[in-house]
Amino acid sequence: MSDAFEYSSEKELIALLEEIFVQNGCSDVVARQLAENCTGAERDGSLSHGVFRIEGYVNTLRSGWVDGKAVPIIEDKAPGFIAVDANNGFAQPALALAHDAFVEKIRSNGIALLAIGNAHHFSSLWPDILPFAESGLVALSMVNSFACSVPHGASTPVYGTNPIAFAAPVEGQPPLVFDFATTTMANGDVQIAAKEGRSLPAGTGVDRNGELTNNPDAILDGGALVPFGGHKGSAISLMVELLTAGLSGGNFSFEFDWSTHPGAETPKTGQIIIGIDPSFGGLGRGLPSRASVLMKMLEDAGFDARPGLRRHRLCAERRTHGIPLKISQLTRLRALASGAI
Ligand code: NDP
Ligand code: PYC
Repeated sequence: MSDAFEYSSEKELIALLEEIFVQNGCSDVVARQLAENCTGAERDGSLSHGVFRIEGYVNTLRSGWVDGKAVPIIEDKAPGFIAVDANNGFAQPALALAHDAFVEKIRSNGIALLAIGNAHHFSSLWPDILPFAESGLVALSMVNSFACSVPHGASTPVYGTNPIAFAAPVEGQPPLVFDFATTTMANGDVQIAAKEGRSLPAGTGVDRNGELTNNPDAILDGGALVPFGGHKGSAISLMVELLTAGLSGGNFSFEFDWSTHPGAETPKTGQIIIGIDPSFGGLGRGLPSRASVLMKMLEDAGFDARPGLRRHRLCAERRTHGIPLKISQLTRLRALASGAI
């Protein structure tokens, strides 16, 4: 019975999650933004940052580590640079508040940077940048997290799982979007594997003694992930640390101490988004039309997994047929929303 599925509409799931966030101390506006974000991740199959994360959000809010009512402060730094202090709140409301001013800068300069510091990012990055590509802009985003990845050849975790996401418009097609951790796997997927008793691919991480392991419990219990691609992914992860913390004023992944807030799970770090208006370039052959030429070439070459399409198709299907959730999961969400637990 507990493994059976029930289908929720996007609207129902957003309403349920919104109530959970409100019950746990978020303002109405923050609750709505987080609920939409988390529902989008679940709907589009980004399960490491879908409803599985609700327990983590709730535990963190209850621990007092994050401020669910924070009001971000925006600072216009330069013609192409906006900084936002999220005020110990979540990164998504900070982005929402700065969105219009940021787009204005991208469109007037051709390029602009948004840096969000003093912020908690606990979700996928693609929902942050997809809207830019949908309105014809190119966007690149990065966020650092918490020290759970050992740099290539090192023995102590320093980097976070540090994802990078990229979105670009493609003429006549959904945007090209990719978004992934710079570790072999997102920490969220390691947690899901541990819950389900599954082992991981060889080389995913190390145990507390620095020995390679495919055991998720060993990675989570004093061990760490490793960067993807050896020294190459390790350097990219380093770049994410430096650009996010260095430009936003936020913490490096190793810098914050959440031990005073038992239950806290949201990293308190920084995020950047670089936005580009491609209509400034291209010598008459704009990026969206060039992107469609490249996508056609990839298709002809037999590449059938161009990033962004799987998620786009799943989104369309689930908007029609609903989002499947385990009944045990829904029961738990409903209890959290009612304030019973
Ligand atoms: P995955 O390894 O699952 O990779 C996902 C990306 O790769 C998507 O863009 C996906 O496109 C594309 N993709 C997947 N499979 C293929 C394939 N076979 N061929 C080509 N492209 C493919 O991502 P991760 O597990 O590393 O990360 C999952 C999520 O976790 C991300 O959304 C990330 O932002 C988030 N995260 C958040 C962190 C935070 O601190 N907030 C930290 C770490 C991760 P498509 O969508 O079309 O399937
Ligand atoms: O899944 O690696 C992860 C992660 C870290 C912070 C939020 N998500």
